[in-house]
Amino acid sequence: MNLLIYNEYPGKSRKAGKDVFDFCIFRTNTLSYFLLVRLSRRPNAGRRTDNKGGVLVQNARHIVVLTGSGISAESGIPTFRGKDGLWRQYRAEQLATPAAFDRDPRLVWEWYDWRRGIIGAKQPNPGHNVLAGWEKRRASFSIITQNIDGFHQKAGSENVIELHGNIWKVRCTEEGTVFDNNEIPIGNLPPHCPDCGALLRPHVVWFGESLEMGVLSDAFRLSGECDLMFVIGTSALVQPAASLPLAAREAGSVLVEINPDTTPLSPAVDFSFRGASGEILPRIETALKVSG
Ligand code: BV8
Repeated sequence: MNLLIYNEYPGKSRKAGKDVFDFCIFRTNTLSYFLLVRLSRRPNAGRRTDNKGGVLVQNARHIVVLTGSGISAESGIPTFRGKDGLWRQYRAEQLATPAAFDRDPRLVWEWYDWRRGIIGAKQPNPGHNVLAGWEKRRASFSIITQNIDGFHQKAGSENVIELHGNIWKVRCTEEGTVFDNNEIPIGNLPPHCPDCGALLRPHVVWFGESLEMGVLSDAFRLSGECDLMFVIGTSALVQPAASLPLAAREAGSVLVEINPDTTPLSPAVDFSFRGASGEILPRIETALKVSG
């Protein structure tokens, strides 16, 4: 069962809408909760929620989608904070840092080699595919992803901003030259630059490192110009990515969250689809097709 929760009054009277909505919930939260559950259990409730999603997509002029590791979860790629987020006993924040690489480049490379092995053996899922289809059918449709797995492009998406880099690219730590590298497993760890012999590192953004300026400014520009932003599969904890939806909202965009769990962003969105993106996006797509 997925439950769509939304504020009745998008746009300007967002604040008023929110208070009215909260007031309703506050006044009748138990009753309304059961009502919502009852309603959502009614046979076509799901269809109505998907229709809402379909109408939003239909009426939007500029759509931006911000994705996190949750959109690749149904492809079998571990998320960062999910129960499968740990590698050996390390958390991502411990390994994805310049300090960890300086300390033990082989360990960090073993971790990336392990992730490349998983990602290399998996495929994009219906969530990625629906977004790739929307891009083809719409004048203005862009994806901003925190993921380094390259699955949006593998699904056929072209307008993809990779905020945090790509796991299939490596960079010379001396000259900064970037090379494509799809070896699985990578030969001798840690790998060295074919030109100068210096250490190679994954061409990704580590914690404590700034994002590429052009990439970040493009992401904030698109977020400030869209009228509909989907926020899919992210815990919205890592900055500056987590600020993009707030920039979109400030610019008056409608925010839609797709995530089985609530996130720090949930109170700020207009619609939350509580469920798996690999199921919800195809249903919105069906609603979109039906409403033609
Ligand atoms: C920066 C690439 C300027 C590498 C990544 C204190 C000191 C220093 C820095 C900071 C600090 N406090 C804050 C910072 C900034 C830091 C930050 O935000 N830290 C966080 C942890 C608090 N940010 C940075 O360091 C950034 N740089 O700020 O530079 C600077 C410089 C110096 C000092 C200060 C500032 C760089 C951040 C980028 C790091 N690189 N990845 C790699 O991947 O190996 S971040 C990495 O983690 C991912 O790319 C992603 O961004 C993040 C993980 O988040 P999610 O993708 O959201 O995944 P998560 O598991 O958390 O959540 C999954 C969600 O999906 C859940 O909500 C779940 O419910 C949902 N889900 C599950 N299944 C499904 C689903 N949803 C839908 N469908 C499903 N089926």
